[in-house]
Amino acid sequence: MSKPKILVARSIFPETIARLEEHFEVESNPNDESWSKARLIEKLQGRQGVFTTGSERIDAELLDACPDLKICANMAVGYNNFDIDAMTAHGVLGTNAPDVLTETTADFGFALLMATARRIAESEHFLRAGKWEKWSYDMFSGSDIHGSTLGIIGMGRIGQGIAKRGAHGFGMKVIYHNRSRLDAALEAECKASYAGKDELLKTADHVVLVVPYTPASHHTIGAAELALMKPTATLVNIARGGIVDDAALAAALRDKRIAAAGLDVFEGEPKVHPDLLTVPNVVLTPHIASATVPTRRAMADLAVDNLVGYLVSNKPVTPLNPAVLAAK
Ligand code: 8YV
Repeated sequence: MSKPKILVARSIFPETIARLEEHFEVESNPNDESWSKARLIEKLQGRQGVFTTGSERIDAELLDACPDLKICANMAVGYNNFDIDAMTAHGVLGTNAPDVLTETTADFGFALLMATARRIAESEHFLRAGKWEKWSYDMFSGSDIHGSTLGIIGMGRIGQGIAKRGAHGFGMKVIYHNRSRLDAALEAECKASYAGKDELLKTADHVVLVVPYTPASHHTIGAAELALMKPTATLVNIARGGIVDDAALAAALRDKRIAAAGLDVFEGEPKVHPDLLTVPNVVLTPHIASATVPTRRAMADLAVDNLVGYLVSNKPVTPLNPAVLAAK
């Protein structure tokens, strides 16, 4: 029997390709070329599966043009690049890569929070630029992490990981806002208490965003929300570009309406709003929250497990639209 055909849309570990080749006829993208949508559609002709990384948009137009496609396996926990309703309507399964990146991403969220609040990037740039001529008592004074109030918007697995780090490791008071309240046992484990969004924004010394991107979460933080925050507060976004209105944030940072921000994700990335590049009180990283070698390997492996699980043994590991399985 001939093997199913799949496409790997972005460059990935050679070991990942080798694993896929055990089961599939694989076309990959070793030079990590940027494919237009038309090119992606062309490449997907006659293919049953695609390995995506979060940057390939899978929508009705693409699905209409790729009648053989059965599964899109995202190497990311977020899947806002998938139009899940259109995929379900086309009988195409979507899978994501949850859990394997939770702790790594929570570590990074905390690292970015600390770098932001303690002005690590800004002070390093100052030193490298040869501007450090003498020490002074008020150089790069930041705000404390320990004992402060941490507000987390989006209390899924990663949000909970950040809460635990803050509460147990740094003695922070943790408040959170989420679509639904956690059960009492989980709140106790995270030492976190529920707060309304406005209350959280007014009270927190540090606000960390970990909500999935949906039309409803677009600009969760805009000018009005920034105006509620303390002038000493920091804001960290490791969720998705579009959760924050980047132009409004740049203006708030410039006018010192909040103290600082740490951003790993941007509206329209890899482009970054030019005003963010000119304000000093922001730490900018290129969407690397899950970037450790073991975690990236685990994410790639889970995407492979989903492709093999579905196309070979009909048992995907982390299906997003199981209605497709039921309809088979
Ligand atoms: C990915 C992420 O690295 O998992 C996610 O949702 O944002 C990151 O971990 C990125 O999406 C590329 O796959």
